[in-house]
Amino acid sequence: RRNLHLLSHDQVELAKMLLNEGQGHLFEHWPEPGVHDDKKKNFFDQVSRLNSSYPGGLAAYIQNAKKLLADSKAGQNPYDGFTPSVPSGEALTFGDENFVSLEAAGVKEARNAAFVLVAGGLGERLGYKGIKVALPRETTTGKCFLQHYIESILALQEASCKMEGECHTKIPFAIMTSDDTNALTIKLLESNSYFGMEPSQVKILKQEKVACLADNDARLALDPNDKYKIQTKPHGHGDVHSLLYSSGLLEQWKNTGRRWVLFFQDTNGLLFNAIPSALGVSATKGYNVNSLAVPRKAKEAIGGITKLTHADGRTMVINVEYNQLDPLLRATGHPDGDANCETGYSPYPGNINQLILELGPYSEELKKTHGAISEFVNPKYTDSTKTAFKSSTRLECMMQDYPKTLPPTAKVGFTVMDAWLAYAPVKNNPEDAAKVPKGNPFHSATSGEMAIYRANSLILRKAGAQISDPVVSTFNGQEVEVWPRVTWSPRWGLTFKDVKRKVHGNSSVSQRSVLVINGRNVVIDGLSLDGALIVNSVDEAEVKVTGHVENKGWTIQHVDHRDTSEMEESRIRGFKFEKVEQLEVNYTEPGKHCLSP
Ligand code: UGB
Repeated sequence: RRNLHLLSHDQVELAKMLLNEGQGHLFEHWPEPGVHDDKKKNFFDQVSRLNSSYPGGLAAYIQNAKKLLADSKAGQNPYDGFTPSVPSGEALTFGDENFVSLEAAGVKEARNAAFVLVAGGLGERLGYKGIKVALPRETTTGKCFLQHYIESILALQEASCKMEGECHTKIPFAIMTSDDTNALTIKLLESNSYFGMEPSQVKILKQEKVACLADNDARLALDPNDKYKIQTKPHGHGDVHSLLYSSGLLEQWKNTGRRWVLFFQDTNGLLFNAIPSALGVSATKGYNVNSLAVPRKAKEAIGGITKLTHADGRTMVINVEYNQLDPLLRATGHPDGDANCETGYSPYPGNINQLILELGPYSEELKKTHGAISEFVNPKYTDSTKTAFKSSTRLECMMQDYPKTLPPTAKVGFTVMDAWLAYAPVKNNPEDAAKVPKGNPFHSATSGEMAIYRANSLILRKAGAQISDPVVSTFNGQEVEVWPRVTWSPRWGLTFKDVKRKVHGNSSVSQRSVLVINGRNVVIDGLSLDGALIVNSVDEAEVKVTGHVENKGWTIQHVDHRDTSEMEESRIRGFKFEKVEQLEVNYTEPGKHCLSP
């Protein structure tokens, strides 16, 4: 009370709110006015920020926390009353007629889309020093994830506009960062001229952390190193909805004729193989919500898409997070819990957190909820009395929980595709990846890169080219298939139809080969490759690649992840390339060219 004169009117209201919500302990140690006044002001600046960045403000946060902590103490399961069953969704087969026509429908719609990348996570499981979007997607070209994402969006923009006979649409791209990733993400964009995207197309939304909770009464925790600061921790990727709402971006997108919002995560190098067809599904089925899924191995650290039926008749199709699926199944008459069925996979499709939301209904819903997402709390108690925590906790939320508040009339669906085509995240460090049960995906930098080569090789095979079988090799304790290192720029092979048009069946690539295609109009016709070939061309050039190319190529060197003399990017994948010999050709002039060695 004696310190009130230091505060603005709004801050006095915040102080009253905190006292009403049982947070008097925050001020107990405050000395008389004149002592630490700056720190007291800083404290209220932080309280103001915490208040304005949470839908409903800090009072709502504290009240929600009290309820969730009481439920957790009482051992209440959020799925009480619900019975899980296997949902049915759209299952796509790469390359068949349906897939090709959905891709065409998706590309057509892309000019009405906006993309949102959630990239606020620190990647603790990976333990990489930098931001994850700056990691190379593959080390043949060394292009980072963010560059690949931006080039893919630009390729979609170009193809979509061309299809519709217009040239002015710029697809918006929002990136959610956090204090952990914001500065480095902006630096990466600025130092690379936004990878060819117009800077005005990109919007950065920074998520704030939320207050930590010290006990079951939701008393806010003070920072152990600064008694004038509330301790904070990340709130989770679910923040993306409230940020899109509060920034006004959703409304702006709606007013400029956008129809779809596509959310995706930081390190899935295969994702854009799945975007055109999945958007095609949303458009043709009229889904308000469409989640992408892949067959899931039991215990794999990806959520399971599940149909939940409540005793009172309510049903919903929703992600059940990987740590909750097993207990839910065991509690509802499945004694084996999260187990594979006769197909060798869990019957519950794996959520890859790629969501396509129809903007109209989404923005209407957010007008009601302001983007607040169903939350959870995960305190680590000191003992079974559940009266004290080992360390402070906080509320968390996930972006895929958005459909939980939707009415039963909402059209919520999902689309399943092969994992080899659509999903290869980089999340686990080498030690943890090597411990993954045999047969389950590693989700590491090693598997993430090898998956790119496998997918591209399989796509070329499907297009008719002869691609040699892979060899099996072990890097950082992980046994992986090594396919020819084939990679291309998104504007070369955006859809399967594009690839098919540019690859003729009389071409072949040997296992030890490297093939980089970097140019829009490069046609592979009668090429037989045994070595390394890199083709660069300007968009206006038409290049035919034919004949036999043979050279010593690139070799793969093993790298021990503990070897600190190596680059971190090589250590986390367990290998690097030695470029012994290669043929690199550059076509810088428009017109027709032929590479025929
Ligand atoms: N992220 C943020 O932007 N902010 C945050 O506060 C936290 C994360 P993780 P997770 O598809 O592979 C999810 O940590 O949460 C970003 C799904 O919940 O990589 O363990 C972060 O930068 C799970 O159902 O994943 O698991 C990253 O881009 C499953 O689908 C993204 O959020 C799994 O992903 C995901 O964060 C998957």
